[in-house]
Amino acid sequence: MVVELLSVDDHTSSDVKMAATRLVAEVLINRVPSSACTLFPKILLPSSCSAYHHIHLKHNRCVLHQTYQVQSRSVHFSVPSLQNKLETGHDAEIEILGKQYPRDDFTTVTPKILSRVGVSLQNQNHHPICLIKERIRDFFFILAFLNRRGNPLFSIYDHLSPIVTTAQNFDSVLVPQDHITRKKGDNYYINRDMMLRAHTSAHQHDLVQCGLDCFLVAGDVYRRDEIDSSHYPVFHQMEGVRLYTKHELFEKCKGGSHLELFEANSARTDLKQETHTLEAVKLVEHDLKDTLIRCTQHLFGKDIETQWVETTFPFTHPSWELEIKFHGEWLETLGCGIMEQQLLQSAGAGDKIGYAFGLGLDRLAMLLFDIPDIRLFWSTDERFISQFQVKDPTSVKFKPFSSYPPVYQDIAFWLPTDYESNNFYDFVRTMAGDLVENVQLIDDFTHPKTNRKSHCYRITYRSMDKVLTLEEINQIQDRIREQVEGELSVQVR
Ligand code: FA5
Ligand code: MG
Repeated sequence: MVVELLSVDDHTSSDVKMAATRLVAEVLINRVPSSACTLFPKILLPSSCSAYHHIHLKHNRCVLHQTYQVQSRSVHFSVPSLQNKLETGHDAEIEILGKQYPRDDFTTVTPKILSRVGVSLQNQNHHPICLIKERIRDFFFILAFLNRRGNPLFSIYDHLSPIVTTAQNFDSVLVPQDHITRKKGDNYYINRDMMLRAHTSAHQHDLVQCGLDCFLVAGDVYRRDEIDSSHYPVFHQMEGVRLYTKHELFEKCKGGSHLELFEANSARTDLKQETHTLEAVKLVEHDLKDTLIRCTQHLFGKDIETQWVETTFPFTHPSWELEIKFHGEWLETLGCGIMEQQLLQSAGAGDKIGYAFGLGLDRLAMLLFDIPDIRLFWSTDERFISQFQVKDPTSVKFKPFSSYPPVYQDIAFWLPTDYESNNFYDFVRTMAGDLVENVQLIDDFTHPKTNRKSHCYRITYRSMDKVLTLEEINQIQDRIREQVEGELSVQVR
């Protein structure tokens, strides 16, 4: 193995020294047993090296002088990527599903999140996310929408890559440039052009452009969000789109041959878009709501209580959310609406009218199977998986394996000016993984004299399969305390 070694001189800034040390540690510890490494003035050196030359970091620039024969395999890193890593603490490129993507100032994906990409719970047999997808798919395939020959009208796409362009995720569905949903703090950007999709609506435009007018898309979606029992940075959605020609929409109406989808010189109101006729919109709205209510009853039974709430999306108007009553509380399960005509126009289907919806699969599965915590979907514990490996999983109710006690830890720090809580949530997830059940902001304080802001968070640790020892949690909490300052530019109090 060829290992390139670094040394630093006394004029090097401490940040660069730190980055260099971390870099060398990573390169070497991955490949050389850590017992063979010692911290050499301030830097790493494998004791098995037969000879070495220094590589100086002069004026904070990296100059490589020599490579080392340690063993036979060859490992190289290029100077530009090394330089980038020294400056930012990261590689210049990110590998996702075997492909390289350049990093830039917009990158927010973390290794923890990337480890979820490609898992595709929606396609894992007997997994509750897959089971709920299948039940909804069956509703659309079998119960609701057979065409005259008995074939399903809808087709389903559940293998589309979650790696999309920002144009697909936002521009293609008319999300304005300054819309809050584009915020760096709310999304997992790979770089300025690519991201992990934040909703399955990212595929609407492409599929309509392919000529499809009745389809479902199921997939994993990624959002930087708070941490609690119903929020996880990866969840699953099922998108549905149905387009109608004038004939399809009006064929069942008496005198329908006189009705039109579009009208000129009309205004946008709360009820409709400017291009649509009110009669066309009302028919599509009726079909949309009727379909989604029947789907909900197919999942939860006829007695389920539901309510429609008006809302807005950039890609539909008018728009609604469907809430269902569960354990006495209203829970939002989907968003939907009449597709913006401009979207259809730009996808080459401007002569049709359509509806679209996006269902939250995790929430529906939690309700259907009585799953109390969204983290459980990622559990590989037999006691979870095996409960769904039955012949007829439709009536499975999850039986919690005993609940282990939580451990609470608080941390408070002063904030830099560009601070966002989502950065801290992500950082905690990276450091402690799925042992974190909840992170709650418990104190938001502004110093009366200095105007400096400080946050205090309570982290709840709980394992789903064992009792956590205080020692184990203290170790994690110590690492969080040690590294949070460097990672987020905060100052621990
Ligand atoms: C959307 O994502 C829209 N793309 C939905 C849509 C599609 C509207 C087509 C109109 C036409 P929203 O962000 O509300 O909307 O998410 C849709 C559903 O996903 C929610 O109703 C909820 O059930 C689920 N969901 C949203 N955020 C989370 C989360 N953090 N954890 C679990 N489920 C979530
Ligand atoms: Mg919503």
